[in-house]
Amino acid sequence: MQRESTLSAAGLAAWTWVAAIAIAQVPEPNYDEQKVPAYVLPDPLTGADGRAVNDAAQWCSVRRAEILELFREHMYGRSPGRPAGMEYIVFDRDDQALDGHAIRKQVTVRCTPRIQGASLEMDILIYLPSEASGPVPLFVGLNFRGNHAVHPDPAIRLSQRWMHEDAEAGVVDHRATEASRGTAASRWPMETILARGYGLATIYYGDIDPDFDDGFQNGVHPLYYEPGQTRPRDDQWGSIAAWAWGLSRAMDYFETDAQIDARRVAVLGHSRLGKTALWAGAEDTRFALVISNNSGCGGAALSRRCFGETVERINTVFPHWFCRNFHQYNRREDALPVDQHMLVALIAPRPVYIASAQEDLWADPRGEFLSALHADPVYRLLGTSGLGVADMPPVDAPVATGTIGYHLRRGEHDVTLYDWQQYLSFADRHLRVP
Ligand code: GTR
Repeated sequence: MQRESTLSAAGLAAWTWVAAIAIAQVPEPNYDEQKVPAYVLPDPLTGADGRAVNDAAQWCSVRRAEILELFREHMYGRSPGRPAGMEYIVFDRDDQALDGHAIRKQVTVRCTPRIQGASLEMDILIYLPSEASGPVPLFVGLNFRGNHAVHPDPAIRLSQRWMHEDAEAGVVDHRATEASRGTAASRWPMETILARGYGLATIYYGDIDPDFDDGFQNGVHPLYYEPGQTRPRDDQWGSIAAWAWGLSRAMDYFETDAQIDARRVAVLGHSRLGKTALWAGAEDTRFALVISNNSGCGGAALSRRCFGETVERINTVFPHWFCRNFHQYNRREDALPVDQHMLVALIAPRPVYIASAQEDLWADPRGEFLSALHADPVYRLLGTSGLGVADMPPVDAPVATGTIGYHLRRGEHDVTLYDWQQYLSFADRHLRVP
């Protein structure tokens, strides 16, 4: 059965205390462009043997795999791949949902990595446009507060899982209450998405791995321990890689659903889940389009700029997000064999959209733009139009006619209707059937 531990109040207090001391030792974040250190980015188009990669075949057969391995080994950690035992249980279906505008399905994906072993269960909530005549393109993204928080539809199963405390969002004692229904709806403009002809699927990220550092005793990690193993090895998956793995398991389901066009699935995520979307898109080329919303450090932002959140700070506050090896790079960004433009390059030639917010300096908007810019040579080598600009655009002026899209929206760290409107138009350009 699914194992899920809870963090007791005493445990949380102790954790908070230990974390507070560790954070106090991390230098103040830099928000001054003048104080960004001089840095040299690793070149995605120079192979491990020092030779230039100058054609698409070399990229696809050698260089891409080298870079993917570097990210696995040094940053996100290695994931186990598709489990042998998987079941899809469609426990809800309504063809007249949302006043007849949508088909709603809720599907439990059960993964049992070992025969007679424990299993992981995650619930996918899916809405499809009811007037669709054939398989539809779809957006999929993890959510922070449970599937029931993305829309007030009372038929959505209320999550029973552990959640971060959030009284305003109806989460009490780490559990969702009826009051939390629809509390994240502003981030999921369902009716707009459906009216544009797309489906939307979402999963609570805590179904895959609860987001706190418990030494990897809950969530999916223990299901893969070898006899005697008690935590992932230094190069094995942290939580971000586990969440990305969960997105791939959702894709496994989409491939079996005749109403979904699995060749036209866009994966997106906000913040830590934007980091996750990028890694899912790098690891799993079935995702046809990748969207990073305000993903920041460990996502789209270049680590070497040390602007806003740094490698040391993220590894201190969230020691479970990346693999253990990544902690060696605290205050040693220059020693990293990769930087985040190479993560974006792993998505090539598939379209990618990177979105920043003007007030979200913690996520380093300029560093997010620069990743897009420095991934551009790989996109062009692969015969796509790439980013198409050399300078960061002004606020609210998206650059999205090429294969790499980018915008800097006014406002703060969030997912807004404005962001979605850009993603929908970008998807129209790349996922529409001609
Ligand atoms: C912050 C974290 C960021 C970002 C954000 C979020 O605390 O420092 O890297 O992931 O949380 O996910 O909301």
